Amino acid sequence: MAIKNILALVVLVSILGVSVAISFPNLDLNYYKSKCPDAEGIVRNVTEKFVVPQKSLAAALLRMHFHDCFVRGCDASLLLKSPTKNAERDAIPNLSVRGYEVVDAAKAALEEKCPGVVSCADVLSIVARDAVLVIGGPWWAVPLGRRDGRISRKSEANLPSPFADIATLKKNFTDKGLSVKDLVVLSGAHTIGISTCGLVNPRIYNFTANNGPDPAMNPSYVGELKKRCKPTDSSTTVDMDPGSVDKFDIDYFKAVAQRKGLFVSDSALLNDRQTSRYITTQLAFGGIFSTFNKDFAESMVKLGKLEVLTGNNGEIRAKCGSVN
Ligand code: HEM
Ligand SMILES: *[C@@H]1O[C@H](CO)[C@@H](O)[C@H](O)[C@H]1NC(C)=O
Ligand SMILES: *[C@@H]1O[C@H](CO)[C@@H](O)[C@H](O)[C@H]1NC(C)=O
Ligand SMILES: *[C@@H]1O[C@H](CO)[C@@H](O)[C@H](O)[C@H]1NC(C)=O
Ligand SMILES: CC(=O)N[C@H]1CO[C@H](CO)[C@@H](O)[C@@H]1O
Repeated sequence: MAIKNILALVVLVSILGVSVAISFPNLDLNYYKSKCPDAEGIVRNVTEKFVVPQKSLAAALLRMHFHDCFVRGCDASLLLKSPTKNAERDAIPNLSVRGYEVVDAAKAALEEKCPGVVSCADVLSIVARDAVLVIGGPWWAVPLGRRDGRISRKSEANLPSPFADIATLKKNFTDKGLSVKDLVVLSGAHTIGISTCGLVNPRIYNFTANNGPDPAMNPSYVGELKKRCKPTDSSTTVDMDPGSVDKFDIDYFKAVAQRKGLFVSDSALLNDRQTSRYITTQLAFGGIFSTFNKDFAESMVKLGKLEVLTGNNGEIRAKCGSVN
């Protein structure tokens, strides 16, 4: 082939390549296959090292991914530190976010093997998946190729409220392109983890005009919560799925069905036909036909694709806490 033809071919291929990249900014399961083949193994090893001895970190890491993706997309904006405490991680819903050290350690291990290649946004997405696996949850293939954002603003850290009703929650999820099914499935993440009493107390001490608890709550559960959460104590923690807080299972749906959902937003899942039917279906026949693990995997992949930066957008951070 003449040099001219080869050049023409190169130009054509690169034009096609660019237009494909522009019109389909898709993530790719094999994104690091040639650039950093061990990427996922490296992240898994680090995640296991942290989560196996400290199971409660799994919940923290899963929640971290959710919070990152819901604000400015899955671009690791949550991980950026601000000297003036004005970044997402400084916002109230993030005060109880834990586990930054796991992501930092995984990123450091990657930088040693393949510097400047794997984004913090991808690291967080893989870490969340692996953390769920460690505590007996499902595994899913994580599409990769996200790039890291350069902006993180406290004022933008608007997350669904634990006091939200079902209409609000549905709107919050569908506004992001997630479905009502994703809402109930992903709420199932509350099968693991803890909450601080500060978010629980208004519901058990101060919900009605005459200082009664939320009537949607099981009275015996209110009693149990009151033993642990004293009215002026906002920092003590309670398990969201009592009895199996470190186990990824369908017990959260059991709790919600028994009106023992911890937050208004958990109980609210009983107030919609589609979400309540999902819960009933998962629990039928003792849960032996439950599709929760498979559904969760699918919804996590969707969550992980929210407003991602690809192509030439964003950057690959050297350190997850700061822009390059
Ligand atoms: C549907 C709307 C949601 C609301 C209103 C909500 C609200 C909350 C709140 C208030 C807490 C306790 C935080 C604290 O004590 O400061 C919490 C914890 C948690 N959330 Fe959600 N959440 C929602 C959806 C999700 C989703 C989609 C996921 C993940 C897929 C998730 C995963 C978690 C986990 C794992 C914890 C426990 C964290 C830990 O133990 O450190 N949540 N959530
Ligand atoms: C992960 O850890 C195992 C066991 O220590 C080791 O054999 C393997 O090489 C590690 N994988 C990577 C990709 O570092
Ligand atoms: C959820 O929806 C309510 C009602 O429209 C809105 O006020 C709130 O900002 C939304 N929150 C998120 C995280 O989108
Ligand atoms: C209930 O709410 C009112 C008004 O917001 C507040 O003054 C009061 O201290 C609260 N009581 C409890 C027990 O939290
Ligand atoms: C884990 C983390 O970075 N938490 C921060 C959340 O925001 C508060 C208030 O700015 C900080 O003090 C915490 O360090």
